[in-house]
Amino acid sequence: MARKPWTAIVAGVAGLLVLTACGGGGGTGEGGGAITLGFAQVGAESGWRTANTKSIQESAKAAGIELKFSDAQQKQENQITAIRSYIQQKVKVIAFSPVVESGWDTVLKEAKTANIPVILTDRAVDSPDKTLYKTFLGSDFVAEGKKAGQWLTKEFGSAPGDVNIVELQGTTGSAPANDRKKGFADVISAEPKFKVVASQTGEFTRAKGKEVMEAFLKSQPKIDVLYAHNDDMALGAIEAIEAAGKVPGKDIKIVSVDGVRDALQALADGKINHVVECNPLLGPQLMDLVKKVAAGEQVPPRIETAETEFDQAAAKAALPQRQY
Ligand code: GYE
Repeated sequence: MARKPWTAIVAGVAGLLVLTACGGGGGTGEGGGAITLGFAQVGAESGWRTANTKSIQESAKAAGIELKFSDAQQKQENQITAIRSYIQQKVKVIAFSPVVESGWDTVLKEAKTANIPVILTDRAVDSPDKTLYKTFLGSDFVAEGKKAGQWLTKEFGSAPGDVNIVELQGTTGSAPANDRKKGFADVISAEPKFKVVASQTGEFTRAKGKEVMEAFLKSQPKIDVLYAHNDDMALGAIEAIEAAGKVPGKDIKIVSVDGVRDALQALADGKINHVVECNPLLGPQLMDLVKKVAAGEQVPPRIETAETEFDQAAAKAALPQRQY
């Protein structure tokens, strides 16, 4: 039976609507609308974090996922409030980068009861109940700490006498601070000449890294090495070292973690001696996972990002294309 022209048009438009709803990069929920993702970010404490936020926002847009984004200003209570509001808004998926490792069970149970899947990105939680989240996407921070320790062992392997190390820790209680400290300690403890003479949090920021390094320089008569859990604290510490009339990279050797542009530049300039990479560009992989868990698909329980290390030559080679 031949259709009347207007029915053909309606059918055509309806078909187009269905196509659009299913297309656009596949960022659609079961009901045909865009998937809503509630993302509770740590804050804006470092260059790494800025790059991470940009990656998440850009890739959500590219994937057609509707992103609700909040910044917790490095406070766990703010993150919990944000997660609760995402539950109330009935988002399809929640993802977050936990400020600290402990104290998440209650809010994660609330999400589970509401049937909203949770993805951990970048930082882990220490909850023994692995059913409270679908997967973890991020780095092996213990391995990063080990790499820093291995660099130190090579650099000072044949040096006679004690090697005095000061350590700038990340945010107290956070997975990267705990794990980077542990990985480093595991490696250097094999050699009694390596002495961590001072270790304190610099909260992953430049300002605090500078302030704590100033205190270290006053209280410690001999500092050979600075191990900073991230680049921003190392960059702040460089200012303190220079202000104290010492030469960063020479009088005090520096190893840090992340690999942001400013740190690679300082490495190229000889002010930092080694950088262990931690990759912040998690957005595209996260959006793939969001689509999968929204569709009820199984995902691997842990997905780790590939990372490298930089010496001076590698930093010089990487700088022209470094995005962040
Ligand atoms: O190394 C640091 C940031 O959790 C891996 O957080 C991240 C860390 C990163 O503030 O710069």
